[in-house]
Amino acid sequence: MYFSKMRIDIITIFPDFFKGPFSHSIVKIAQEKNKVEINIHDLRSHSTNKQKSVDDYQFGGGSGMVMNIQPIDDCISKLKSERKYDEIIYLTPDAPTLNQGTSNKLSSSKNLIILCGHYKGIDQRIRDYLITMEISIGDYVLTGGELAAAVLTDSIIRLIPGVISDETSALSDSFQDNLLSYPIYTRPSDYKGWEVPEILLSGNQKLIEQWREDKSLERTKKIRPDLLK
Ligand code: 6GU
Repeated sequence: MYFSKMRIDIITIFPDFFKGPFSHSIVKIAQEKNKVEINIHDLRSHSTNKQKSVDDYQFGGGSGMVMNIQPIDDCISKLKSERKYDEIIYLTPDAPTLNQGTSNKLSSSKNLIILCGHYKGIDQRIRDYLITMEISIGDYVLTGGELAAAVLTDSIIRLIPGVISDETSALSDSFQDNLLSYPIYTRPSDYKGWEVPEILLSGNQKLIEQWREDKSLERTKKIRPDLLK
């Protein structure tokens, strides 16, 4: 099967933020293998006013600044004029929560835009007229969308075919089948009397598979019963 390179455009007011998360491990390797190209866009450079500001006070009053339409519209419009995008994603806590199914779907995209929000949020009209998908990464509040963008991007990139060389490795991850992973062990088999379950040393692959299935189910029931519904 042939897969062309995925392109991800991230729009942010903190472009340097991503230097760390995108230059290690699988995300780094995926870029080196030409499986993905990540482009970071500094929102401030798209602001047309003298101060290069990107936010303003809220109509109707209330605390917290709101990100302006103009720089975001200009940045997104420029990108859209260059290629067709599968989704234009806005990261915000008031959105459906990210799960493995969403990451799976997004991993077959050709081009994605990810917009990182800040301050109180963005002008609603951006969401109404420009954004095609909204994602939260969980029920807690982050200072900005950048950390969420790094999380989303990582979860997508590791699913692009050919990125993880041992393809079964991504498939056996927790959540891939709505089950948590089973416990894993490596040498030594006995560390200060902390022993590895004997069955894993038995060499009986069939029994080992059964044990792993049982443990996955047991862990899921105990820790995340909501996944079994
Ligand atoms: Cl996507 N953004 C922010 N600021 N906070 C969050 C989030 C996103 N997801 C969970 N909390």
